[in-house]
Amino acid sequence: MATILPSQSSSLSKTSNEEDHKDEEIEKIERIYKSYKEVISTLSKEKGWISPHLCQYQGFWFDPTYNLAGVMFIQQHFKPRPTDVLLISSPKSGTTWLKAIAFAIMKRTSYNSMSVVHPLLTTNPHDCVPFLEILLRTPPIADVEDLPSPRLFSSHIPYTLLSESIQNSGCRIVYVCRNPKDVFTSMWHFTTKLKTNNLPCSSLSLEEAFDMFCEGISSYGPFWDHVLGYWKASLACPESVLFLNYEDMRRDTPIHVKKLAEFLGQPFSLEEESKGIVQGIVELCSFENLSNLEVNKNGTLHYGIKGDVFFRKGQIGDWKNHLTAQMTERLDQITKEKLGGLF
Ligand code: PAP
Repeated sequence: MATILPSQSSSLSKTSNEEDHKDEEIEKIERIYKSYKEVISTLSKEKGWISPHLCQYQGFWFDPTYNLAGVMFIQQHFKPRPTDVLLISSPKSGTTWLKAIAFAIMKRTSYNSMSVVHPLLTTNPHDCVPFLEILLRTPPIADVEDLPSPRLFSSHIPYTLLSESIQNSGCRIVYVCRNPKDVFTSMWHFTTKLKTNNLPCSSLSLEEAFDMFCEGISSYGPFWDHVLGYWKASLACPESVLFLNYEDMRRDTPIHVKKLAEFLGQPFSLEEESKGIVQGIVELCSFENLSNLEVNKNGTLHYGIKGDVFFRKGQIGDWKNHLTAQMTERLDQITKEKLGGLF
């Protein structure tokens, strides 16, 4: 089936047949979302971090208000193209940074990273790279089929939930993972910050949230299963799945910018390197630069939340300021059991 509504701009010249077809499409899509609502109402629930509940769907926990319908739609109706690039992560693992870097790499022939008019200077990375679950969470859904190739999207969808058509499409997937102690710390702060955005966050204590995270009950959790899915996929299909690590990227950003550009099929030429384009992208996308831009300090994303919630400290090891020795031991033990020496 055609997944996406025809664009509004082309609707000016619609014949009545086309109008009828459009109405049918709208009805079809509304029926699909109604069926998702019905499925969601039957799922097992736990207390949520942001919305009142998290729901368990195909082995992972999702926020039914903000992302589960989008996940289902991606799974069943998203039409991948071999030229698509999907930036994927478990939440709070470095998505914002990866979006900025990938966007800067892929758009560098149009926008020089050292230019004073680069889009990343005036647009939050989350508005430069669309988040599929948000785009597709409710009808009328955005017109992703009309976007020109190569399309660049982000998602938090677990690997095992990707349809075979996506897994075999030849599209490129870039996954970024991060130490779970920093992921938990970042997620906890994000949840508390959203309260100031007037979102109906649950009143979880740090200890309660920690227990839930360890039990795998967090948005897109269990964290470890999420990481493992993409880690295995990157070993099986290294040409389709690039597995990056936030800590390594932080320690040597230029090498990772180059590695990413190569994976995306857009390696830097010697001329670009000698002109400082790689270093320009590193500096443009750095935490220090992005977090101090007016748009990221005081701007609001197109879907209504304040852009500053995605920038906090951007450090490795801030968990030391928040987790007790006992918590650290517990999380390390789980990570060792589930991921061995990956961290
Ligand atoms: P998301 O999954 O909701 O999109 P994501 O961007 O993955 O969030 O995670 C936010 C973390 O990335 C924050 O970490 P912290 O809470 O430990 O500070 C945020 O500060 C960090 N971050 C955002 N932008 C950058 C950047 N340019 N460089 C490094 N870290 C960044």
